Amino acid sequence: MQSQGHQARYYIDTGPISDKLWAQRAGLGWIAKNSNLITREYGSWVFLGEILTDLDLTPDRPHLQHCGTCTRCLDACPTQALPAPFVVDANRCIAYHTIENRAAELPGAIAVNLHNWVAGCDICQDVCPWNQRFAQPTNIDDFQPYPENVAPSLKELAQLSEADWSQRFRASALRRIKPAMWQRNAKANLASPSAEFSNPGPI
Ligand code: B12
Ligand code: SF4
Ligand code: SF4
Repeated sequence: MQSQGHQARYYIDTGPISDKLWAQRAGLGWIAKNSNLITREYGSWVFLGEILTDLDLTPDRPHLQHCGTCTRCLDACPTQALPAPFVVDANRCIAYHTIENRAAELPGAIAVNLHNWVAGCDICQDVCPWNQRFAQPTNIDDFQPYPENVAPSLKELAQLSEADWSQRFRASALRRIKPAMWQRNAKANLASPSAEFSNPGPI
């Protein structure tokens, strides 16, 4: 992109840019022990993006870290994917396995610990006091989930067809999870002792 002699390029979880690091340096929030960036206004419920530009701008002050002595996220992770503050072991992370792992079966230690998660995992964010006490709901309509995807049925997802997948996840980051992966994730939940069938899979 070029405007009045200046160049710019933008990324939103799309390029080899460390989103959290630059957000912290730009004063938006801090990289927390659960490894996500926490803002004072929205907790960690934010998407990060950046514009790279050769414009001469005055930098903001980097944000300070406010986790203190809290370790709720480390204690709550069901698969011990946060072995130390700020460190995510992706091999143990439900988010990695449900979204990125394309194998036909999930590793056993993940499959038995899914706790209804079929697309990513927010446990280490749900327990965070900054999200529980201070985060505000968004007023941006585009960030609302499609109604048919709120509290979906695991049984339905376990049979998800290509056509249903295409319709339900149109213009959605969830398209990264292919129909066979939805089926695998839902079936693993249905077979898992950690599943809570009264409140089927959050996505
Ligand atoms: C790979 C990746 C994953 C992997 C690995 C996660 C990880 N934490 O490393 C997996 C698939 C597991 C994953 C999961 C999730 N992800 Co992800 N992921 C990414 C991605 C593409 C790259 C991150 C990465 O590993 N970069 C490489 C490493 C080397 O860089 P880094 O982690 O940023 O760390 C650097 C700095 O942050 C800094 N640093 C790291 N720790 C610390 C600590 C301190 C104190 C300091 C000062 C600096 C510092 O040093 C590092 C080296 O430069 C980013 C998008 C992006 N382009 O940045 C999204 C991103 C981090 N993911 C995001 C999200 C939302 C998630 C999930 C919540 C999704 C979900 N609901 O399931 C989970 C959360 C899991 C978790 N607890 O972190 C958001 C986070 C938003 C936020 N508020 O922070 C991002 C920023 C995407 C976006 N633009 O919105 N993700
Ligand atoms: S996203 Fe889930 S599995 Fe991954 S570190 Fe957080 S709580 Fe653990
Ligand atoms: S739960 Fe506690 S330690 Fe974890 S990110 Fe939130 S404030 Fe930090």
